[in-house]
Amino acid sequence: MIFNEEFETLPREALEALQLKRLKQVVSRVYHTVGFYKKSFSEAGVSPSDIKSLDDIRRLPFITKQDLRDNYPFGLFTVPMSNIVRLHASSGTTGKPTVVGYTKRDIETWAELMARSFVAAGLTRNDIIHNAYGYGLFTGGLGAHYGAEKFGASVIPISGGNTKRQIMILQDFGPTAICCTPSYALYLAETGKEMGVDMKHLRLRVGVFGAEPWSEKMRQEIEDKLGIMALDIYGLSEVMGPGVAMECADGRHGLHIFEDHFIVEIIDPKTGEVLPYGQEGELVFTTLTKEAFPLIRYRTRDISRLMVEPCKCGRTYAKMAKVSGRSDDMLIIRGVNVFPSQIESVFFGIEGLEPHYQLVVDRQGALDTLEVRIEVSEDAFSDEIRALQEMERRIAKDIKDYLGVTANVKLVEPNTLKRFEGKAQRVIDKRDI
Ligand code: DLL
Repeated sequence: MIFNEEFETLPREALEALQLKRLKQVVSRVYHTVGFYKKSFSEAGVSPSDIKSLDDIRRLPFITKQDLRDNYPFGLFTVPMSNIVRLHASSGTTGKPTVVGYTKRDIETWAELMARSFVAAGLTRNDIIHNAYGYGLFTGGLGAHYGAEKFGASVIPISGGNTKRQIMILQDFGPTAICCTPSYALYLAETGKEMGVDMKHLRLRVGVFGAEPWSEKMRQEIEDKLGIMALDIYGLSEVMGPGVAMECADGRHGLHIFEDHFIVEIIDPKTGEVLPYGQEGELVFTTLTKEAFPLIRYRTRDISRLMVEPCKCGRTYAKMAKVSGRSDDMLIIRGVNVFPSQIESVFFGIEGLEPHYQLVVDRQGALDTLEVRIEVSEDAFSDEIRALQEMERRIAKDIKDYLGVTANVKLVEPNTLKRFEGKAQRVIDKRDI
């Protein structure tokens, strides 16, 4: 099903013509209203009149998270505060958050893109959506909320936390869809099980999960434990919030990027060079329709790959592969680049292991060390020590074979690692570098 047939299935040529028209408008808008852009375009020797084709976007400079920080909190807005109806901010583990603003029309655009995303997941106005993304400065809660209302579904604004109560609501209100981070979906499944609830036989049939990287194995695990179809949604506050790209229920292979509202590029994170379709690199987004806070060539740090193969669903957009990690989350262990999601995919789904883990990186002398702590199930925990040691050795060997890094694998007791209601933080880096 398609929410906005006209735009979601535009022939590529018409789509690109629309993108060019919108690109010219937004470039002119930021140049004339935001000092930062006037300066950075001038330094790059480019002005709005130089944008004659879509390829000319490459002449424009990138904007980075640091530029956003330097203009904290509202320095990059193109409209006066009286035209802003909403502010959000991205979490960020250090320092000040990144603040984003929306005009009334921006909120409408965002709701439309979230509605498109839910409809791509096969939802209709007959669905009840349990929205366990956090409400607040985080864009997940309100973003999903407005999208659900836009196409007429019933939304339960449960937000994150109070997990036992969530299980009760899941049983009593009978939602047919759920959205939250994938790690919280697993935590819900686990809590339900502990409470003796048969989570597979709730009315839930679809999950729309995002806000953090998750592997295919994690998808399987969620699908098995909750008895649902689990789909991936991508977005970031700076670019809009959730609903920048969405996997459709027909394809389940890559996320459609709503290209009538965004131009996407993949670049080599080291050189900034634009890479061809199919190659892995850093996602760069330009917003085409945002009013309050447009971004031109924003470097996301998210690593993915673009695909153009036609999809069964009929959407003509390019797709992005599941995000494999962030370039700044990438661990470099003894010179080997690894993403937490790659380590996860080695052990997820192994019988006797729970989907809760932690990676501890440290340094002994000049050498990096990686400890992988994984919880075992109650059943496996009662096994002989020898069997557990054997399992640890096997996982360490798989990590070595698959990723080329030496890991010290430690199976830990059930329920000892931290659980997350929002985005999971699984890496503890103790190296002082
Ligand atoms: O996480 C927006 C969002 C909310 C997306 C709900 C999906 C669902 P931020 O807090 O600004 O915004 O964080 C954005 O989260 O740059 C990625 O690194 C990561 N991320 C978001 N979605 C995915 C995904 C929201 N599907 C950052 N897969 C992004 C992998 C994701 N990483």
